[in-house]
Amino acid sequence: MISKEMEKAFNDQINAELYSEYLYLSMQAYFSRLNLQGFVNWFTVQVQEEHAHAMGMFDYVHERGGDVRLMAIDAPQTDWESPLACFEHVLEHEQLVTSKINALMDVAENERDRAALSFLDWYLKEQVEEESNVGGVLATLKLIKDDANALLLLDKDLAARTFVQPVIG
Ligand code: OFO
Repeated sequence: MISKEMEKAFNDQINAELYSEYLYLSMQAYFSRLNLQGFVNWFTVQVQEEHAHAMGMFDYVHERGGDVRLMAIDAPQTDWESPLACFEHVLEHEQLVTSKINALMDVAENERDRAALSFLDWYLKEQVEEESNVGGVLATLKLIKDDANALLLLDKDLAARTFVQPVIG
């Protein structure tokens, strides 16, 4: 059985993961407006990943005999100055999510909930990967600056990303 503290912390994180999904869907719409279909694809995959992250916790709380109570999801930003500014926002957001996962693990530690800690290990590793992937795209965008041809080449690269249903936990 999961403690009430742990249950609340998981419910908050489910909300944060669903917000991530919503934010990336908003970024997908932004790149759709720019007609950069590779970026659209990258965010389509990102949206699916965030949904999987939320559902992983949703299922886990139930598995532990807890309650999931969904909350309102904040409205995301809808416009960015440039693809670079958008990816700076993605990295900042992922760093924030990493700090939230760390805080969630602190709660698990305080509650002496080793099962939750071991479950959350997967999320911690996923954050390392996410920050590294986003950092890679961001570094390329910094090199590209105002070179439209180079931007189209990156767009082509990002079109190759595919979603693989993660095995969480
Ligand atoms: Fe759920 O990892 Fe991004 O936010």
